Amino acid sequence: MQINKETVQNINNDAFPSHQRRFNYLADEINNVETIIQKLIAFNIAIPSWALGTGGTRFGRFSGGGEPRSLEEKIEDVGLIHALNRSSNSISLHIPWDIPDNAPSIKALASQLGLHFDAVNSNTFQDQPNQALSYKFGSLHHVDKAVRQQAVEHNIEVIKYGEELGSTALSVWLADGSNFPGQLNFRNAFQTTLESLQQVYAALPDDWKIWIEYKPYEPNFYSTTIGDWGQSYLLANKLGAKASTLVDLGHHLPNTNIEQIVSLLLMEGKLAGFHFNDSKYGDDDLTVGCINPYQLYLIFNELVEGLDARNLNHATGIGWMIDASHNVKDPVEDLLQSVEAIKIAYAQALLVDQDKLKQAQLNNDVARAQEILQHAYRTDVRPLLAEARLRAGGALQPLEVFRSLKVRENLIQERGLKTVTTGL
Ligand code: AOS
Ligand code: ZN
Ligand code: ZN
Ligand code: ZN
Repeated sequence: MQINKETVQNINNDAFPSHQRRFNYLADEINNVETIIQKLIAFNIAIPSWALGTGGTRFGRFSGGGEPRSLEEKIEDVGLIHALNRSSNSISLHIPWDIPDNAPSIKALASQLGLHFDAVNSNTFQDQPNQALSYKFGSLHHVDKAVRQQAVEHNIEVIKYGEELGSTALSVWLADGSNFPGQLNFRNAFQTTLESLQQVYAALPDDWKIWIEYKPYEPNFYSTTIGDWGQSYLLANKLGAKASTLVDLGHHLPNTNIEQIVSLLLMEGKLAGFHFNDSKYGDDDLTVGCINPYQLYLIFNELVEGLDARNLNHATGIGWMIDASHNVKDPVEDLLQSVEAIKIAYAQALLVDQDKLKQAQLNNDVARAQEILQHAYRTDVRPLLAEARLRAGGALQPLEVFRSLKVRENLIQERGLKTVTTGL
């Protein structure tokens, strides 16, 4: 199924008068409204291929209907999201969950839908059928050199796939760690991880980057070899200029000040980008902004300020991606909600009067500084997002259009009610 522009436009026409009222009212209040809209139009967030199907928990998986059964169908689903929100123009593949064997036709399909390929992800946290050696006790940090070598070669193979598709970054998340005190020597584990990553790094093409994701626990529950931003940053520094730290919002212990981490990584030129999601307890991978939208906004405030300070383009300066898992919702609806939440936080951050904020900080005017941030956060910026989407040819109300066009029902017709997507 594809959604064409005319259909979206026709539905927009009905919603337009009320949109225009709300937009004009808000635009009146903002001096640089045009600049903000242009920035919103330029801002895209990559969709992870593994988020297009229903995830599961260790207790079970309740699959939805009409889920993508192949890489082609995953790309088509991202095409649907992009046709509705005009803010999801790329897909991030996870190999070997996705095997892009026929790169030219995969690329052609993507570009026909206005999409390109974001970072490619390697997978050394599971054993694949026919795999020679097991990752039960880790991959890049394994005590057995042969296992490390197998994991290094897998990462290099992922780079090769990515090159054929036009990706320019390898995203590495390791499950390596330990479950019990004494199980491994921390220093050795770190050192072997570094050596393995150095081999992968050496295989990166000139214009490529390697993004190192950290996570404090799960699947290992005593230690994780790349457990926090310090460990990731240490590796990234030792590896070189092409290596940087990827921040997955769910990969922090409760109440961590993520915005401060983000600010410093950005200052050091070591912020690779994000895996956006939200959580109440840990790596919950819930819809972005559903639990703590204020934190998300504070992160975006640091990003806008920090990217501007380094003269980096907001849209392309770092990597923007969602990492989510849906157990009870339609994955496409969830992703539409997540993209919206990210853009809301971004638009609010663009409203912050940075000059006034700096002045308040210099005067130690704490209440004023706090008011400036809260004022922007308390502004309902949704009409700005809708206006940006409208101008870019998307839907004023993406989720409503998804439902009124009965997209899921159509996908179920096409693909069947009992579909099991590849991946999680
Ligand atoms: C795992 O917790 C990480 O968030 C990774 O990014 C992982 O590759 C992805 O979530 C797919 O499982
Ligand atoms: Zn992640
Ligand atoms: Zn996560
Ligand atoms: Zn995660």
